[in-house]
Amino acid sequence: MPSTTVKPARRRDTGHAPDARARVARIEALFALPFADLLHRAQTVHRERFDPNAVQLSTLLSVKTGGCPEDCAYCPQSARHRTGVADEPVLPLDAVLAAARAARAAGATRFCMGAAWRGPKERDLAPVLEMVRAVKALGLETCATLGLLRDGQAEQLKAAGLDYYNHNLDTAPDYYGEIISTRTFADRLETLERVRQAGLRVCCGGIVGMGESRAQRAALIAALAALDPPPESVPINMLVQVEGTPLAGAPGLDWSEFVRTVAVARIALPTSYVRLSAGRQEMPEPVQALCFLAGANSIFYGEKLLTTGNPEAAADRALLDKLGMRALGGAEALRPD
Ligand code: SAM
Ligand code: DTB
Ligand code: SF4
Repeated sequence: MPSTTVKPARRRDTGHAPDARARVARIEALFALPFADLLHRAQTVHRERFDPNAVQLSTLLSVKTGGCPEDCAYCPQSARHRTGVADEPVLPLDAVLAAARAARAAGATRFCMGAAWRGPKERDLAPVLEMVRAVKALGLETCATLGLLRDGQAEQLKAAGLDYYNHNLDTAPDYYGEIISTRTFADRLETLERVRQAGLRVCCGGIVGMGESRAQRAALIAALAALDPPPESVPINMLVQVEGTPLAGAPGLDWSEFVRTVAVARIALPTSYVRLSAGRQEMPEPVQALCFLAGANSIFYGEKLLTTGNPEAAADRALLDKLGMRALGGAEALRPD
């Protein structure tokens, strides 16, 4: 197995350095704009680099569900929370391929395989590499989200044909400890650096609605924007509250604050695809439409996220039709310009 030494991340944004504080303050000022002014700015930035009527479609599949040793407070798949999600074995290749073919037939251009691991052990990686090879051979873009990566694993994934690796910062550096205790923010930055050094595209975002403050939402976006280069894809998830997780029953985020978060992400990350991610099933269509207006240009597409629901594909196609929006084809979806 190849062994590489991970150089320190080019920017370790802990949120405390003076330049990091200034970046957060600039982003907080965006949040404070009147709603119409913020949306106008976001839409202007969006139109400079993207077709405002095009949206990229990614379909998720949980290839290893439940039984995760980590303690992420939002997650239904943690073995520490009693959510009713069972610890299942890794899916067989034919089941993954059937799901990928169905996603392609429905119009998705990217297929993202998720596993409820802290990170893959060496024996875990071989079946995932097979999946990546087989999904890539269908002509889909490939993405995986497997947790923390060790030396050489990102390179193995790249060699198998992986295009994107999803690994989220999840929340602000100074709120992180309230949400997860079993791994650090710095661990995440290290995995992101391994992913970059292996030549993979980075999908990295976070979750809002976890009880964080607006300043902490700004700090999350500042940390994402400080990644150098910025992630190609930035999922903005609204917390899906799952019974049995510590965050079930947390006060929800107002729709206007969610739309603001998307708009601020668009302005701070002008070259990235911003994905309107988890939480759409609970989100009225007009709010989703405002998110597109705010610069979201990607969605998770298909009736399931990993373990929770997502709008039916037909309902999403109808929504895009209603808005005069079109789904991007594979080659178009790969580059912002
Ligand atoms: N275990 C790997 C990891 O944590 O990196 C990969 C799978 S994990 C489920 C991928 C991401 O899903 C998390 O980083 C988090 O951002 C998101 N997620 C998990 N549960 C969620 C929830 N209830 N609501 C919104 N997003 C969630
Ligand atoms: C991301 O940012 N959101 C997706 C994907 N990356 C892996 C996952 C959302 C999970 C929502 C809860 C669930 O379905 O288990
Ligand atoms: Fe495990 Fe990932 Fe869920 Fe955390 S988010 S509990 S690491 S599956």
